[in-house]
Amino acid sequence: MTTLQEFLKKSGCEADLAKLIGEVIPSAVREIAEAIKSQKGELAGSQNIYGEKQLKLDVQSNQIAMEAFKESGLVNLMASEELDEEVEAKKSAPFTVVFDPLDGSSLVDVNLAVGSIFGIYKAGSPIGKTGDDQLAACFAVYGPRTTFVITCKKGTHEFRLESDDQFNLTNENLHVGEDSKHFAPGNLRAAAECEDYLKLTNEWIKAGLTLRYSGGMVPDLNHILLKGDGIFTYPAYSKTPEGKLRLLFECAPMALLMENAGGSALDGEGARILDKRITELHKRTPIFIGSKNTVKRAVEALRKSKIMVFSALP
Ligand code: FDP
Repeated sequence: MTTLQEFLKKSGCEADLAKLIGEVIPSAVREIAEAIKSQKGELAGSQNIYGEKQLKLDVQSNQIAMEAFKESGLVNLMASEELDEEVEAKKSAPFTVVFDPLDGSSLVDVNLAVGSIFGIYKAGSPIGKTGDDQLAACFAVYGPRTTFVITCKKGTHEFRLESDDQFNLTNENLHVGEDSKHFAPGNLRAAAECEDYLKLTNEWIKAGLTLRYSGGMVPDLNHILLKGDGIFTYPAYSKTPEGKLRLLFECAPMALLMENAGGSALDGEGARILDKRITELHKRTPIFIGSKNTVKRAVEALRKSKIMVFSALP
């Protein structure tokens, strides 16, 4: 068995980065996994910057991650989906970490899988940077098992949390093929106003693709990475004209993991998610991510529908 730390050492990952991905983030992940088991799905009585009601678990997961980063001495700035602004952890530290501490938290109550997403940049604000500037990205899936998927830009690899609290390598060099046998169509509400989205999903149904959609971006993308094919879509529509998912906290880290496994991630205009500049922390983007050919086809099918999508705007 290869542990996460042994793997990072063997793969030549720089020592501080290896400590962040191999020790600091995993310790936060272990604690969040425990909090999910014990915490009830109660509301915290607060809202995040997007106006979404926060659960106590959202707030707690965010605190767990922030504490781990502060204690590590390795993190300069922290930016989280649950915080309005960046927070400084240590002035002279080498990394900035951006994160969504508990993606899909509304699914905890019904016992579906949820996740945490992390993107790592050189110290300093991520504003003005692109997803390509990430040094590494990773996510945890809290499901029947707790797993951890990482990329340091040399392949994408999966680890599993074992009973001795170690993360052990379970899949090295995940590979996503060019065509899909599975589809995960997010925001199907958009199909009510965008005929082409309806046609596209029908095309997948007629082609015999299997639906695998959980309502959580992390488990849905994890499915694509582990099964080796598939597409996840979350287009814009009149109520969310820029899409729902966050470029910095969700889309860019997941795009880095997907591209390093051979897949691709584009926005509604066909631009690479990793090329998109982060102009504000909480910027959103439509996303089409997974098997290369299927992603390309989806963007081609919908690009010309932009006017239809936005025609419902007041
Ligand atoms: P959630 O709001 O439950 O945190 O990131 C947001 C996200 O979940 C994704 O995980 C998920 O794919 C998407 O939103 C689901 O959005 P809809 O509720 O609009 O379907």
